[in-house]
Amino acid sequence: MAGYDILKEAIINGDDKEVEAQVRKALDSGTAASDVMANGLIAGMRVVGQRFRAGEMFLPEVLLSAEVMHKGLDILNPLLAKSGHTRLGKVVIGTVEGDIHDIGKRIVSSLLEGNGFEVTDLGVDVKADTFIKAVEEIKPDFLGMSALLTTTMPHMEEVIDLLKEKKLREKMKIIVGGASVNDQFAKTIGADSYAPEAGSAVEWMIKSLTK
Ligand code: B1M
Repeated sequence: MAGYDILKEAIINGDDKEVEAQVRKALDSGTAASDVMANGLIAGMRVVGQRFRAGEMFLPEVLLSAEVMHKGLDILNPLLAKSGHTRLGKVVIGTVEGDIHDIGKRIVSSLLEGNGFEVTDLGVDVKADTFIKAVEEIKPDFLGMSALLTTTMPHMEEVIDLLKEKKLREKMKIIVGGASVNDQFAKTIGADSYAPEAGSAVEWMIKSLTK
């Protein structure tokens, strides 16, 4: 198999040992951590998403793929963080209440760290109050929220409404993302931006800093 095929196959098969071995092999051969993440881990997980949608993979298998993807990310994260030269800005990020999907959000966090942002990742199933508390304490330049379920998307609006109530809304830019979210929804709830994938989220944040 060529290029990242073995790594992608290992993600799809939930083979943690092979994922770790392939990630280390790619790094040892001088490949950038961001490249391994985009073309190995994310690419493999994209196939998992497609197969799940097509009914060719089932939940336990998907969960296993997600776990081994995290093992790969754990190896890459410190390197991605190191490759950022300066701290560009502060970001608070989390997956909203009721939602435990975190693969995409972790990718966004890793890319942000890799690009020099200081990221506080609140994790998954984050209640509105927890977002507010973090904003009050950290005073971030950006707040990022992720949701993958149509049932959890409304919690994004709840957070924004609470920020408005506390007169905190204008103190940061807000970006939302996740498979169920779109541009129209972001506008409706009063977010500043929506990103369909991690790269464009980071790009938008960097551009926003220079405006
Ligand atoms: Co879930 N799940 N899941 N799931 N799951 C989806 C989202 C679903 C679309 C599958 C389907 O039915 N086709 C569907 C949602 C339907 C809907 O509401 N419209 C669904 C469902 C229904 C469920 C359960 C309810 C299933 C059940 O139990 N019956 C349940 C809910 C649990 C809960 O949250 N309360 C559930 C559970 C799970 C697992 C635990 C098994 C697992 C999650 C494991 C984990 O995250 N640790 C899982 C997975 C893996 C998926 C799919 C297959 C893959 C998601 C993923 O990781 N994609 C997903 C199907 C799909 O999306 N095609 C599905 C790869 C990831 C890299 O992409 O997360 O989209 P994504 O992130 C991208 C962009 O969206 C963007 O950048 C990322 C990288 O480019 N992005 C942002 C994400 N967040 C961003 C934030 C930003 C900016 C960009 O700014 C802040």
